[in-house]
This record gives sequence, structure tokens and C-alpha cells, in this order.
Amino acid sequence: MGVKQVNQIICIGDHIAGKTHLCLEILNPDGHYIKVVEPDYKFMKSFILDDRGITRAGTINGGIIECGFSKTYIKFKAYLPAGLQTIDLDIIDTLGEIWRKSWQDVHDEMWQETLNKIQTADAVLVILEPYREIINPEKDNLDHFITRQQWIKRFEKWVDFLLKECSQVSHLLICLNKVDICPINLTEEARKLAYDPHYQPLNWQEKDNYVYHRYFTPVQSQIQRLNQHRENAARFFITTIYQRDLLELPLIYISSYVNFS
Ligand SMILES: Nc1nc2c(ncn2[C@@H]2O[C@H](COP(=O)(O)OP(=O)(O)OP(=O)(O)O)[C@@H](O)[C@H]2O)c(=O)[nH]1
Ligand SMILES: [Mg+2]
Repeated sequence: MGVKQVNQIICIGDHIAGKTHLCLEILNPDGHYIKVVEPDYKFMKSFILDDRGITRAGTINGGIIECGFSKTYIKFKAYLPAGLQTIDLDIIDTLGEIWRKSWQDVHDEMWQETLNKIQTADAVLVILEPYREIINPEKDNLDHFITRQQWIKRFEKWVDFLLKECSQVSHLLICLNKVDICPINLTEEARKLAYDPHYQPLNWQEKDNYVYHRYFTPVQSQIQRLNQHRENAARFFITTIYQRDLLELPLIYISSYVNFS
């Protein structure tokens, strides 16, 4: 009662941050506490990725028409503390290109439409790549990533955008993505943060605190600025398509806000 139905969640973030892979992998039937009923993972994968596993260029979700966003209706079973619930919602993937002024100028109508989708979503997931200084050089090419200083600047811009355009969005989830390339023990982090409907070593607030203090220290003043103006504080997650427990967390978190009646 009184809980607003969550209907639409939208992923935003810069080009290559991993939004499309994240939206796709969530459909993987190997899920632990989120089991997707539809659409079919293999079908969506063949639709979205080419034979080499690369996102089809120039289009979004394999579509023919270029567009700022693409919407997928998903139905899934979530194992919540209150019991097994069937949930359906739209998960919306956006193109990283939309943040370039040159793209917005050329695609004004698509930009306005995408902006409107972001503003009217129930939850916005901001997907961020790690910065150079926290990447294991054996796992990826450091030159492909922005520096800590650039990352802080970019984060500031996200805060400006979220404050200006997303005041109506109830849930902001900020995800440090691709943490598999960071020099951390992924299994250990997942063990600490993983959700279990029967036993929670850390509650949501504690998980959030842990991620905030361990991964978001460079931008704490920006986060304070953001949360000062929000009724619902932004929540922090670490994600990667290679660790299912971590990947599921944002969706499980959102699921507890869905009205089941
Ligand atoms: N190491 C690692 N790589 C990932 C992960 N997720 C995606 N990638 C890689 O990151 C690249 C970009 O992934 P996409 O999902 O296409 O990124 P995107 O944010 O949708 O990019 P745009 O649609 O262009 O904005 C691809 O080469 C993926 O294989 C992850 O969790 N870990
Ligand atoms: Mg994409």
C-alpha cells in the first residue's frame, strides 16, 4: 500500500560503459534470485550481438533504425524476503552517443524523446566504467580508460544532469560497472554483497555504505551535493556481467519497490 508501482527502469551512461551487455545479461536464465521468464535470452543475444559477440554498430539493440533508446519488456520471478513474486517492467537501454552535443544537435527529436524517457522513468541506472588508476593492467589496456581526474569531472556532469533533469525520478542507482577488471577479489566482494532472501549479512543500507566508501571516495562531495536535493538518496552498486550475484543486485533492489497488489 502506498508504494509506487515501478514500471520503467532506464540505463544511461557513456559510450562503451557496458549498458547493452548489462541489459542483455540480466536476461540470462542462470540467474540466482532473478529468473527471467521472457524474453528469451538466446533470441535477444542473437538480436543484439553479432557473431563475434560485439554490439551491432550504428544501431541500438540490433534494430535497423537508429534511435536514442530501446525498450524491452521483461517478465521475471524475484525471490524476495516476502516470497516469490512475478514482476514485469520495461528495461530501457540508451545509446552512449546521446551525451554528445553534436549528436543532440543532429538528432534533436530523438534527444528530446530520450530525455523524456529518462525523466519519466521510475528508476535511472547510471552505468560508469572504472577509471584508469583502479584497473588491473593485466586485465585491460589502461589507455582505453579515462583518468581519475577526468572521471571526477565526468561524475560532476552526471550530478548536474541528475539534479537538473531527474528530480522526478524516485530511484537513482549509480553502478560502477566492469569491476571484473579492477584489482579486487570479485568472489569475496560478491560473497559480502550478495543477496539471499533467507539470510542477509548486510542490509541494503549497509551494502550501500560499503560500496560508497570503498568505490566512490573520489566523488563524495559531489554525491553529497546530489543527495542534499533528493528525497530518496542515490544508491551505489558495483556490477559486471561476469558475476551474477553483483549483476542482480540493482534489479533485486528495485523489485522491493514494486507494488504486487
Ligand atoms: N570487462 C568487462 N567488459 C564488459 C562488460 N560489459 C560490457 N563489456 C564490454 O564493453 C564493451 C562495450 O559494451 P556495450 O554493452 O556495447 O556498451 P554500451 O554502454 O551499450 O555502449 P553504447 O551503446 O555505445 O553506449 C564491449 O566490448 C563489451 O564486451 C563487463 O562487465 N566487463
Ligand atoms: Mg549500447
